[in-house]
Amino acid sequence: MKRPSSGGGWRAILYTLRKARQSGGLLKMWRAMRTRNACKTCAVGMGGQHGGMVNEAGRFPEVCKKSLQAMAADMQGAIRPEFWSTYALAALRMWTPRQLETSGRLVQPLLYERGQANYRPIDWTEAMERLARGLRGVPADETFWYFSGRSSNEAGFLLQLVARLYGTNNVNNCSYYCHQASGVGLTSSIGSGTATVVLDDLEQADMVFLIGGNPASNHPRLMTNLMHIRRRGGEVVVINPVVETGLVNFRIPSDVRSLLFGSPIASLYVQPHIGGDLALLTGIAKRIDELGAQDHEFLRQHCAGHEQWLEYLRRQEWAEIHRRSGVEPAQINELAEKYAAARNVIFAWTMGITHHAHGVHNVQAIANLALMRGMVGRPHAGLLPIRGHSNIQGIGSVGVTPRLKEVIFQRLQEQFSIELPTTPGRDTLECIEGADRGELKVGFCLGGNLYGSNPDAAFAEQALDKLDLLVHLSTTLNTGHVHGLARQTIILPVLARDEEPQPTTQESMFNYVRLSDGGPRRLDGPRSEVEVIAELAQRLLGDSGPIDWQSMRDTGRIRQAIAQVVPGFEQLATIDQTRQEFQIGGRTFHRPQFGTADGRAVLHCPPLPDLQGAGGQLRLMTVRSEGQFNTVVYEDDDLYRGQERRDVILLHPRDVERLGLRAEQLVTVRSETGSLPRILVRPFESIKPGNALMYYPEANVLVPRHADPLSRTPAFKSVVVTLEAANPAAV
Ligand SMILES: Nc1nc2c(c(=O)[nH]1)N[C@H]1C(S)=C(S)[C@@H](COP(=O)(O)OP(=O)(O)OC[C@H]3O[C@@H](n4cnc5c(=O)[nH]c(N)nc54)[C@H](O)[C@@H]3O)O[C@H]1N2
Ligand SMILES: Nc1nc2c(c(=O)[nH]1)N[C@H]1C(S)=C(S)[C@@H](COP(=O)(O)OP(=O)(O)OC[C@H]3O[C@@H](n4cnc5c(=O)[nH]c(N)nc54)[C@H](O)[C@@H]3O)O[C@H]1N2
Ligand SMILES: [Mo]
Repeated sequence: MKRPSSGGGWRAILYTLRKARQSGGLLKMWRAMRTRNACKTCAVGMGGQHGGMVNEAGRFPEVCKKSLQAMAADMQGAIRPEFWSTYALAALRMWTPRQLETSGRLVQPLLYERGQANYRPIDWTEAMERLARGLRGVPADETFWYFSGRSSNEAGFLLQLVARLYGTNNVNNCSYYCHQASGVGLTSSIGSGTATVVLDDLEQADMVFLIGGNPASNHPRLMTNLMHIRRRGGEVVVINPVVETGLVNFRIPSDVRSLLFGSPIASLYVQPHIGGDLALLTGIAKRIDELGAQDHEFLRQHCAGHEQWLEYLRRQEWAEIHRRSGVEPAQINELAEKYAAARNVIFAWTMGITHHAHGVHNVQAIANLALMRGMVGRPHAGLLPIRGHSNIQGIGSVGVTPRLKEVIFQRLQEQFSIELPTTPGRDTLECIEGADRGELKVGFCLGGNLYGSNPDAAFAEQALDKLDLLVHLSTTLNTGHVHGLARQTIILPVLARDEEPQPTTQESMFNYVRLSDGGPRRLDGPRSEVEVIAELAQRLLGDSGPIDWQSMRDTGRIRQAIAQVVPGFEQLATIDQTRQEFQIGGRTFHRPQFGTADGRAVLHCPPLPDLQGAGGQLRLMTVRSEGQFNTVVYEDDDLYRGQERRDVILLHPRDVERLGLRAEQLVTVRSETGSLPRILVRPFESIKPGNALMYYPEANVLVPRHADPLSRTPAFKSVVVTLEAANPAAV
């Protein structure tokens, strides 16, 4: 498949028209996209009260292929009742994520019981009774509660409260497989775990470091900001082992000049080895110190540990930095000189930074580099973790974490006159491991695909299989509904955000709270998440306790509760009247007064990790293609990397030759955890030699359960693999 020379452009527009046609016409799609609801895909934060396709700065139209994909998925027809008797589980297990997703919307509660061949539809009453009975039958700490990041603040807050009053802190969200390292790393450096900037800062910056992310595919609307920086004469420095087409040149569909001629994005593209960022970032800092370009005054006044840190930089040897990063000192010098010359710099990063056993250290190294030149604590400069799911940040803010923030814990107890459990809660990986050891019996999933997102897929399946009861609240079918089935598995169909009967709220990666109006239901059958959770609470915990669960069916009432207990969310109390979306207090640092105890930022001295893999081994990253959203695959081809199928491994041509392989050869890919047979070798000039690329979620069979000890995030981007030529007869 031929690779296009730029991202975005007419292809994106034609795609839009095609999707619209499939969903019942352009007008219908346009109307759906323009309702006042926060966009469903990534956390850049579009939509809300300004109307769909409008960004936080009020700019319109801001549309991307991904939001259309998500919308089209929700606009599908219902899965028909006979589907469940027609297709046995054995058959559905053979289906691809794409086939499952396009089966239609889930509209009936479904039950699978061990020994049966099929799911069968049941009514809501039976489903809720089974669920309440299953939960009542086990000690609370033998259950876990997993949340994805697409549900609302209201649903997230309510369900974590139910879980805790029921008696467990085994409450976690998909962040543990995503940006947890950013939260932990940032909190350790600046005392707050989210972005320090607002969207406007990005508009004003004159340099952006874009590290370990592919926003051309995964956060397309950020590309407009990057284009503007270049047009203003600013710098966009990309650090990525892969040269991603859309980060070199992108055609922004809503900008005529860009659409016709393309917009250069990266002004400097640096390719470290996978996992080489920490050494590279430390090298840039070392060079800044050598150039004397640090802000001495800022370091002295606002940073704890700066003397030790400078000593640590001076101790590092250039040869080691070069070896561990894979980047030549001359290029590190170029990076440092650009950084030294810039005035307002934003550091943005994604999964290439967090999906490592040293993810927190990576984030600390980014914060160090920014602090060194006083780039945190003033306007137009700062730190920006580019978040994943559209409300993943909100889910975390409102208390969906094993351990509640002390102030939330105290206020919840006081406001509601309740006593919350103090037992330690498990993170996501611990829940899977606990299930395998038989310590957990019941799982409850608010959206997402817990099976599909896990490392060591075979292990995850085996662990979930051991549960007595597993419940999913879902909109569409995914691999997690057909693999890893508990003795009793129940699927409850829920409404999407823009079909909710009442308003809900979401939080963007810029700490901006969006109000979504909801809208008319598209199909009979699914229920609102909040309604399902409140009913569960009534059945499980009764109405005689301190919380009137009936009243909690009203999302406005839940907003009142969040406003009372979550710091920075006070304005949620009046949002129903004012309809005023807002910036969460205490998170944007435009002054060098940080969230730490003494208001000073902290410089850490993380050890430089050795690179994984040597000799015949390769370092493998597992990533998203252009046509997927996490475990949901919309299209098999990955346009910008020129791949028309997903069962491939991308290697530098030099590695293909070095390993005695050839293009299109079938190999078995092996790691310490598993193997994948019949994978096609594809030479790929754009990847740094020594490294390899495969697609998630299929490659999860290969990903070990090694997690960053500080954030518990698995090293999804750093898997050591070897390739074995398949039997020539099979080729
Ligand atoms: N369309 C679409 N949008 C999405 C998603 C989606 O699946 N599809 N998912 C959403 C979610 S939940 C998330 S978390 C984000 C994910 O957004 P991204 O993080 O952009 O996605 P990935 O494909 O996991 O990783 C991407 C990049 O990391 C680079 N990389 C890999 N290893 C390293 C490394 O060691 N160092 C460096 N510097 N780079 C490395 C890869 O080359 C690749 O370009 O996107 C969100 N938005
Ligand atoms: N190897 C490898 N593994 C990874 C990653 C990687 O890069 N490599 N990335 C990791 C990352 S960053 C993440 S975030 C996780 C993703 O982990 P998850 O968030 O658990 O997975 P998703 O695939 O996003 O979940 C999709 C499902 O959510 C449901 N859904 C969609 N909309 C709604 C809604 O409005 N309400 C409800 N209740 N359900 C809804 C649909 O049924 C859909 O099938 O995977 C992680 N796993
Ligand atoms: Mo994510």
